[in-house]
Amino acid sequence: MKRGRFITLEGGEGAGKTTAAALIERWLLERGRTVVRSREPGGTPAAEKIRHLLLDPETGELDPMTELLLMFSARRENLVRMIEPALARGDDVLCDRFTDASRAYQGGGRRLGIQLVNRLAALVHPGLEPDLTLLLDVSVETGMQRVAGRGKAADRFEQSRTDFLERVRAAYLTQARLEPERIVVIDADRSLAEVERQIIRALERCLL
Ligand code: Z5A
Repeated sequence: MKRGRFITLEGGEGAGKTTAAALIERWLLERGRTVVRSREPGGTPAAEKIRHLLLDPETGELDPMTELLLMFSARRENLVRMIEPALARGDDVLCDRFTDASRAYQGGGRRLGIQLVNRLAALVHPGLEPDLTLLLDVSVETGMQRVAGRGKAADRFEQSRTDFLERVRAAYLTQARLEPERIVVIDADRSLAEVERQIIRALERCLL
């Protein structure tokens, strides 16, 4: 049985990952693939409980290392119970965020540094990185406007200050420069139709 492909979506708040995930799933299904969707933090019952703790504004401020370890605890559950079995069955896995989010939010945003995140990654998922990552790069201003436009209460991360979100964006773009084969940057400031065109081009180039 041929192993499935591991595809991840990354980006700052309001980048359009949820919208993009539906498009990518449709594209894969049309090509006869079986698709398993997941998200991080989350994806399994226990990991969803950790997600709730991490996103709930009532949790308040967390020590950055505590926050990072909780992200990796949830990731390990998702990996062992969902992602690895699905890839081994030959399914494609489409995951909304993975370790690049830890590199960007905790490594960059919380200033823990990328080396620490990479050391944990080597422990928690040795030898596994996504086959393809689409980084939906959106300016902080546009992302915040989109999130505000949804009219939902802000979670713990959506309450972050602009300088934190700028560091997150910069860390994502640094990672994309380090791994240009794996990470495709999509200009997500553009219209939905144009973003969709860029995503389809990337899928055709990398997955066909
Ligand atoms: N986090 C972390 O710190 N470390 C980690 O390791 C991991 C995660 C794994 C999880 O939230 C939080 O956890 C996240 C990082 C942190 N921080 N935050 N916030 P999440 O991933 O569930 O939440 P999110 O990133 O905020 O996702 P979101 O709010 O659902 O955003 P999105 O999925 O990227 O956007 P969307 O819902 O598709 O689009 C937002 C709105 O904009 C919506 O109304 C769309 O219709 C509209 N939209 C989308 N694209 C466009 C374009 N191109 N033009 C116009 N309007 C658009």
